[in-house]
Amino acid sequence: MPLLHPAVKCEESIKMTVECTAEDIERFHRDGFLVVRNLLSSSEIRLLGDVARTDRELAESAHSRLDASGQSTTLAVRNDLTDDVYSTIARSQRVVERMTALLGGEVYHYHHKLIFKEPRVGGAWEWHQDYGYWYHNGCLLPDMGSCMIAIDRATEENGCLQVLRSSHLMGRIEHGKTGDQTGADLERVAVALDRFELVHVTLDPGDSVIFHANLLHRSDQNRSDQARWALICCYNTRRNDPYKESRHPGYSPLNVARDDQIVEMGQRQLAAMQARQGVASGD
Ligand SMILES: O=C(O)CCC(=O)C(=O)O
Repeated sequence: MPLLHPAVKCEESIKMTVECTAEDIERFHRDGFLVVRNLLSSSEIRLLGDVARTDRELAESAHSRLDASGQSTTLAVRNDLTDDVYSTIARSQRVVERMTALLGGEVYHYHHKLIFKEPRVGGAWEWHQDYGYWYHNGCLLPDMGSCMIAIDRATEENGCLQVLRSSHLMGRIEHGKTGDQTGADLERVAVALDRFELVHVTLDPGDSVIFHANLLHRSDQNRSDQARWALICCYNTRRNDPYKESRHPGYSPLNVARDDQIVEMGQRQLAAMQARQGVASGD
């Protein structure tokens, strides 16, 4: 039975086939996260990496925040869905379906972002819950979540995501400033570290981790020679439409993309960028 809300609009009446099993849903509710291997195929993820690394606009729109020790974490955030491969993935059937099943109802695109953790210089992310911030955006419920897709291999050495299994069950905890970042109350984090299992979420390119907005997570600085780029697509549920305006949007129905549109869009975007950049450099 399709778990998508009937109001989810699909291009060319896509047939929704729920790929989340009851066990996946149970695990997500128990652990606060779910690892989905090969969410993107090797050709899709290679294309995403090629597009992102060719995309000068993306690089120019990236901004940095300092971690507690003064190293910078760099990211580019997008509130809007446009005609590009990042947006196509964010509204793809395979991601939207899973988010809908895991969050238990219709979801909409809240924003997406690319994280650029560069070799040797990529900074840490301090312990936080995403709902630690999103709470302030007029979202009454923590019925929100993110799907992080590894563009590069994510290892302990290059600062993969770390999570505290089941810590979302604590509910939202206080957050305050740590460096340029807003981090979770360290007194509670210290106890949580004792009581919940610390998991290093190592991923191969194309693998993903879907996590609940109240899951405590962080990542280390990148001390390796390998970059760790990732795309993170964030969703809110329709039932949790924010009661006020904020930096991220309120509900609008998702126009779900067929999975094969990822490659189609990626190839088109890459070719257009290469043509523009060839012209600009006089090649
Ligand atoms: O990419 C990372 O290491 C962490 C990103 C993160 O925690 C976030 O975007 O909320």
